[in-house]
Amino acid sequence: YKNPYYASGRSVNVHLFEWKWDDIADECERFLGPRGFGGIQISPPNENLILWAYNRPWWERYQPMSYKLVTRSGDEQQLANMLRRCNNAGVRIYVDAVINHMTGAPAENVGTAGSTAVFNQWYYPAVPYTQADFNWPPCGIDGIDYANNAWRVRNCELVGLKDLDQSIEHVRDRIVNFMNELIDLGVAGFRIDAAKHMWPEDLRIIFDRLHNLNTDHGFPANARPYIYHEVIDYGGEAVSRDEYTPIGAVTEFKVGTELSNAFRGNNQLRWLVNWGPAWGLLAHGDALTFIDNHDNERGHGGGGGMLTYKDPKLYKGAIAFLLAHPYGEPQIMSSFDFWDSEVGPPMNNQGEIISPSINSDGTCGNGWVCQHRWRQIYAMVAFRNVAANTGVNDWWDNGSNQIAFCRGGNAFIAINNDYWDLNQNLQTCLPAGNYCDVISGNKVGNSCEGKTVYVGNDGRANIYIGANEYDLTLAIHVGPESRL
Ligand code: AAO
Repeated sequence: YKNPYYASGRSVNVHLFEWKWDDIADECERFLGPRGFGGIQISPPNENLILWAYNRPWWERYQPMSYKLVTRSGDEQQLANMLRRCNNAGVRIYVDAVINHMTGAPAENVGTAGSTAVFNQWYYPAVPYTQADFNWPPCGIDGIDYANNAWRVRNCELVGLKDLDQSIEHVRDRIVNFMNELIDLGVAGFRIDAAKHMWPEDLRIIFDRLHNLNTDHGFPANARPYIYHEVIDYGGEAVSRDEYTPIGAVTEFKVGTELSNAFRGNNQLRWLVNWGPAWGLLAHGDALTFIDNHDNERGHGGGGGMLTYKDPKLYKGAIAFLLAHPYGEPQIMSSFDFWDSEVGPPMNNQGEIISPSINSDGTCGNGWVCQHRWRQIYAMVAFRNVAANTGVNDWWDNGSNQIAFCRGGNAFIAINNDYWDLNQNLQTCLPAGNYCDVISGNKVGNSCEGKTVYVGNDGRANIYIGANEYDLTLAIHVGPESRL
């Protein structure tokens, strides 16, 4: 369950938070495919409760009403069509699977596919689930439980969401059917929402019943879905991330905390020389890595202090390091602009999501941030693909916040987060020649919009990143986007 089965030569997963399926299909063909992205995490595709009482917040999608594939993002046909088009474009799809619970005790009672429920009887006829399918008697998780009571974390309700009992055969069966339907439609794997709140032994039984990936969509025979568990683990809790690594990958939240902290200037970048498990991080093959996610970019899930699109210079620097370094399986966030933590995606008066528009410079409009279309981010996706499976070599630092390293003989990056210029003759490990820095501008024809770097026969080059430049980073590589 730890192989994302990216198409060859690709890497990096982007969370297209709250995007519609038709827009995702377009984005696969016009941008993500051509730019070498590996995959997309999509918002939950199954029916959720409509919450007009909160003006349709983003989090209504974490309140399942049924497993019907109808949401604000589109219906089953649109989903199937998107899966076909994205897989054809070489881009894999990972589903955010909300299988821990059903809706809480809400203000309204109609789902996105028109289903209703009888909440005070724990009855969800559209699945169907009855009271016998839930942990009973109901109890609520208290903040203190996280520290010392794994049983309550897993058998009580998370923020009042009705807690399914995955040890019951009927529940397993409904969940397996839901996930298998998606696999058959062409998905490559799943983010397991709230995995901390389910027993790993129950999850294993569910996963072992999943189909192999659909070979009609270009997957090899006998390929198992990629599974990454959402487990927030900073240490010191009753439930540990290590309980889930035997059954898949795990979200490594420490990555965002540590890199945000370092790029904010609270820890010198030179210490990143041994970035990886030496920092208390999961083993490489177990870690889904990211700077921010949809919860902590807006202060949900106890998150805070993470760099987000609202601090663009430092955020782009941290993402450049995340993508340049071989550790982990990276994911980037692609957001809509928000001014409070509850507001949902751009929508019209009917509550329909408004599609992102694409500006002439390739950035997004209509309230969509589209970090994945920022040059400094998509350029690092190409960098990572070119770096491929090389390691880190020729590390250099100035004893402070200026660092540089090579990825084999394929790629070189330098970062300056000091208050003074970086101006050094450094080993780039690249063949002699001229290269465009892919951060300060694109290569256009045979010239660079940004900086040009001259690599000598000894592989060395003068590298300059002024302290007041627009970006912290300089990156060059042997791929066609950089090599002149
Ligand atoms: C909404 C309303 C609620 C209402 C509920 C039911 O906001 O007021 O009661 O509906 O009607 C999302 C939203 C929720 C929303 C929910 C349903 O974030 O606000 O509730 O949809 O619509 C825990 C879980 C983790 C979870 C996270 C939010 O372990 O799985 O809470 N994330 C996922 C999704 C998320 C979604 C759900 C799950 C539910 O990503 O979008 O919720 O499907 C500790 C624990 C963490 C725990 C946090 C938060 O960590 O380690 O496991 O996350 O607490 O309670 C500091 C903090 C510490 C915190 C730590 C790490 O140290 O002191 O508390 O940082 O962050």
